[in-house]
Formats: sequence, structure tokens, C-alpha cells
Amino acid sequence: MIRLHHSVSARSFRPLWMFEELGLPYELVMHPFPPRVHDEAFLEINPLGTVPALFDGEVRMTESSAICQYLASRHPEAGLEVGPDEPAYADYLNFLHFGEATLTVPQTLVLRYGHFEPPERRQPQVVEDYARWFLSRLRTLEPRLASEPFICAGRFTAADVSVGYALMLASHIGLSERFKPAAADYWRRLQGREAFQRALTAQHDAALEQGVSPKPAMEIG
Ligand SMILES: N[C@@H](CCC(=O)N[C@@H](CS)C(=O)NCC(=O)O)C(=O)O
Repeated sequence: MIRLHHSVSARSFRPLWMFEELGLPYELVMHPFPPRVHDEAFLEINPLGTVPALFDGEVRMTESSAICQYLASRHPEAGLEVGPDEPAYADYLNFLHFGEATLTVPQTLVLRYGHFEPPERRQPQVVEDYARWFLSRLRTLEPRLASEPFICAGRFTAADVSVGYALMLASHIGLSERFKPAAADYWRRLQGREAFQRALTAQHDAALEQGVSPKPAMEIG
């Protein structure tokens, strides 16, 4: 069975959400965040010290958007991938990576320098600069999201999971109040998906069962 190492609401939520969209059986191993700080032995599972860490037979993966792509293409019958022969193939790959590289990475600077670092190392200017960076890149999606229900291909795909997680993180760190209307509607639509709700429940229940706090470490406020 696929095993996913996960911390509540960390990027490993992307593969967890994919499992629920695909109806796959999986084992969820919960870690307090950040895993390498709470358990040095985690570095044997993933030398990067980060989640996700996914094991599927001989396969080992540590990049959340790549895992979404992997799962979608392993289960093409579910329609969560966009194939090379479809017109939206390039958009699909672009947004799958945009979700992590462009929309999530700047938020990690907001989190680190506004929340995780000790008070004397906090950098309010970095926090505001990278919050704006994130919001201005997100704004580029407004025309698309105002006329399309999903990010590409006219249907829900793994690219929506990638971008959707970035919106979830933004809501934890207080940036969703600054979303423009089409992004706010899109985020509401994604949260309304049954698989998204099941993923939230799964991480909550697994955290409690495994003695880990179910509260997201990245929640500000
Ligand atoms: N690009 C990687 C980033 C993985 C990553 O940085 N994960 C964060 C959680 S959101 C983490 O585990 N951080 C813990 C640490 O840096 O010690 C991905 O998309 O999976």
C-alpha cells in the first residue's frame, strides 16, 4: 500500500487530497511539524527532512507536485491528468508547477520570517514583500478563473490540487482575505469538493490516533 509521511496542512496535503480524489487506499504516517526537529530519525526516511515523503513499492518521492503528476498519470481513468495529445497539456504542466514554484515558495518566506523564526530574527519587510509577491502572481489567474471553473482543461485535474494547496496555505497564514473575487470563488469551489473534505478529516483523525496535534503548525492567528 502507498505510504505517505505527512504533517497537518503541510505540502503533503497535496498527495493526500489526490488519494481521496482517486479513491486509493493509503497509509498516513503523521509527524509533528517540522518533522526533522521533532524526530531526528525522520532524516532516515527523507534526508531532506521535509514532507511529503511518499513510498510506493520501490518508488520514493519527495516533491508534492511531482507526486500529484505521478498519481494522476498512474490512474489515467480518473481524468486527473491532461495527456500530451490534449490541447491543455502545456497549461496542465505549467499550472502543476506554478502551484508550487510560484504560489507556494513565496509563502514559505512569509511563514518563516513572520512565524517560525524566533522574534529577534523576524523580518516584517520580508513578510510583506513576499505576501505581495504571492498576491500579485495569484492575480494573474483572475481572468482565467473568472471564466473557467478550474485552472485548465475545463475539468478538475492534478493542477487544481497543486494550485489549491497554495490557496489553502494562504488561508492558514491570513492571506486569503486579500484574494480577488475569482480566486476567492475558485478556492470556495475547491473546498466544497468531497475529496478535499475527506482529506481534511483523514489528517485530523490520523493526527489524533497517532498522538500528533491536529492543529496546523502554519496557522497564523
Ligand atoms: N518543494 C517541496 C517542498 C517540501 C517542503 O519544504 N515541505 C515543508 C512542509 S510544507 C517541510 O517539510 N518543511 C520542514 C522543514 O523545512 O524542516 C514540495 O513541494 O514537496
